[in-house]
Amino acid sequence: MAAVQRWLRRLRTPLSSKAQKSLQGAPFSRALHAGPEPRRLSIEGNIAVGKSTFVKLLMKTYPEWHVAAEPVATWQNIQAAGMKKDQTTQCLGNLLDMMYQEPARWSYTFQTCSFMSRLKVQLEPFPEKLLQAQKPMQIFERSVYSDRYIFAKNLFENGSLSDVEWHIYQDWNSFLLREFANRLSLHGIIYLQAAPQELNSEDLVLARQICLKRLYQRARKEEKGIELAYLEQLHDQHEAWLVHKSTKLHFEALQNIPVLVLDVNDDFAEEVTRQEELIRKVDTFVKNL
Ligand code: UDP
Ligand code: D5M
Ligand code: MG
Repeated sequence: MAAVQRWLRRLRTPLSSKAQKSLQGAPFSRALHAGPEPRRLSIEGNIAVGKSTFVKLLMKTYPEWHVAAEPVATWQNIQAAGMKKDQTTQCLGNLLDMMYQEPARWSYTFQTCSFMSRLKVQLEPFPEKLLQAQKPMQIFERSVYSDRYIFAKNLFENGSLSDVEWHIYQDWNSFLLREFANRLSLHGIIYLQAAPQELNSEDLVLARQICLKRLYQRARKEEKGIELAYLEQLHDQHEAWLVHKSTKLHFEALQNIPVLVLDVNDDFAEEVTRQEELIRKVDTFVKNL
């Protein structure tokens, strides 16, 4: 907590004259940004549904957009703090693996780590290329909001977070989300859905199996024990938040974010016609933001 407080103080402290000087050479800083305010979108969806693949498609289609990938590598390689640049960094562990191996022991720790890494990504200054875009657009692969309203919530509901951990998590999480509300706000969400809404239960299982199939195909070693039941839980959390709007949200700014739902059951990784269809929908969506 002391580390969090130190970090918060640093973020709030007015810039020193040295820092201000260095900013003069950095026209892309958020503070000096004079163009239209970038629109900020997050790409949400179940594990292995195709978010990273979709993000690559966006980068190819809109090279002027800025994309922030999910910081998975950070979680796979927790680094010892305070190492000097010229020292070889020491890996303390693979937290993603630890969480999947022992969810009751490591889920809370994972939430602190994943939330902080996403918070840092979302608070980063606007990069230079955003200033050159006519309609600057910043894309995040998942967000601080899915961390809470998909994963942490689900881990509490499936018993991997205790009552005490969930209470403490919500307390600091609400504090930070409120404290940085303006800088974390999203203008839209693109939800990659693995199953269209109106399917019978047999088809629904098949559709979830699409994520499982893609997960096996990707073959991230930490995820090899993930079962269909876990993907089903996460699917239901996504539907509750983004489709049925039944998840209780604690921040006004989150209530009315426009959501574009894209059905990605059909393979789009190699299918140009399918990609064009998806991009047409994205085009219309962002025009109206
Ligand atoms: N994939 C696929 N067809 C699709 C989308 C994705 O075969 O239409 C594959 C992709 O190549 C990868 C795996 O599914 O091997 C998981 O995709 P990705 O890493 O994009 O999923 P994410 O976890 O980021 O949502
Ligand atoms: O998601 C990356 C991997 O990280 C996947 O195994 C899910 C996991 N993940 C991401 N955020 C969380 C939180 N907050 N808690 C638990 N697990 C999480 P992918 O969908 O593969 O890009
Ligand atoms: Mg990904």
